[in-house]
Amino acid sequence: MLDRFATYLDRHTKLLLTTHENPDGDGVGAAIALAAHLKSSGKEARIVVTPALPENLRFLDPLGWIEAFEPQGLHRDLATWPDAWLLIDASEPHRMGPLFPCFETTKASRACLDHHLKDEPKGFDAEFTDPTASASAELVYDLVRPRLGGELPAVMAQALYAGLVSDTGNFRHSNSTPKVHHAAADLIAQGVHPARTYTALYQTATPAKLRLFGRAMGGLQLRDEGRFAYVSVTRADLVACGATHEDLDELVDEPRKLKGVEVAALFSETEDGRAKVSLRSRERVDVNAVCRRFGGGGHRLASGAKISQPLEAFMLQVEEAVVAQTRLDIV
Ligand SMILES: [Mn+2]
Repeated sequence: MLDRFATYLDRHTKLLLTTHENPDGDGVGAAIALAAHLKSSGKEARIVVTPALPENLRFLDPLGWIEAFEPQGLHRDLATWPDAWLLIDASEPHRMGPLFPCFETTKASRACLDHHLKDEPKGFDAEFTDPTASASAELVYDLVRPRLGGELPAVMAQALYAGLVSDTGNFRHSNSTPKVHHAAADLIAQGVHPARTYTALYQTATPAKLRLFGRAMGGLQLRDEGRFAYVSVTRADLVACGATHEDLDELVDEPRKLKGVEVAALFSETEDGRAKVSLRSRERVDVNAVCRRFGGGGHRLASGAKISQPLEAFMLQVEEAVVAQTRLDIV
């Protein structure tokens, strides 16, 4: 698959790299590392994200490569710039959010590089997906490492390491394979600083965020004899704490800490008033199957869905689906 991807890259000279809406450490890390590789191969590479890069990922972009999408300004003619448009860390064009209409009109070749589970990527001229990879950064690592031999550029090594850390939950999740650890060891040997990376990525809470966590945990709910635990956050909760939607990151990890929990959920209201769930499974329950019933998806152990429904009604439906899936996968 990666040889095919390398051949595809060779055939193009102006590559636009994008990732899913609300860029994360893996999408951004993979994009920066790939851009570094492409630039050093004499190609033009740009990275455009939407919305702007979150504060805690800015350290990955010391050279200021990343552009925040401005459809009315700088990027009015973005669709005509590239000869290849690459979606990284997603294989569903809609996940690009506000970039999608631009993607639809481009005459460039369209490709995706991804590690998410999906039936069949649609809307691409070329697909490079491997659901056995722990992160998109792992795919980029596998692509560039044999081609670079000795030393990796510092920007590339840091970006790849941050991608691996992000998608393995600091090497805690079940996708923390021996291969990922070997890659991480190699990147550390190249000079990446694990403690500084962790601090930059995660030790960034504000008082508003911690108050929101406290408020949410005060409403912790347990169902199915403690196998399903969830918390919920309304827009009113955010306002009351002075918090933002970004502050919801990692909140779903809290109910998962409970002993005996198989599935943890975070329910929240999106900015446009839809109901959203993030589901995390300990190991056995397929929460991707649950989220697909609501038009969402992701990985077997980490998935999400959004729906135009009042939060309370959605919570009841998801609870029922989680309990049913638990019966299927356990017992
Ligand atoms: Mn990823």
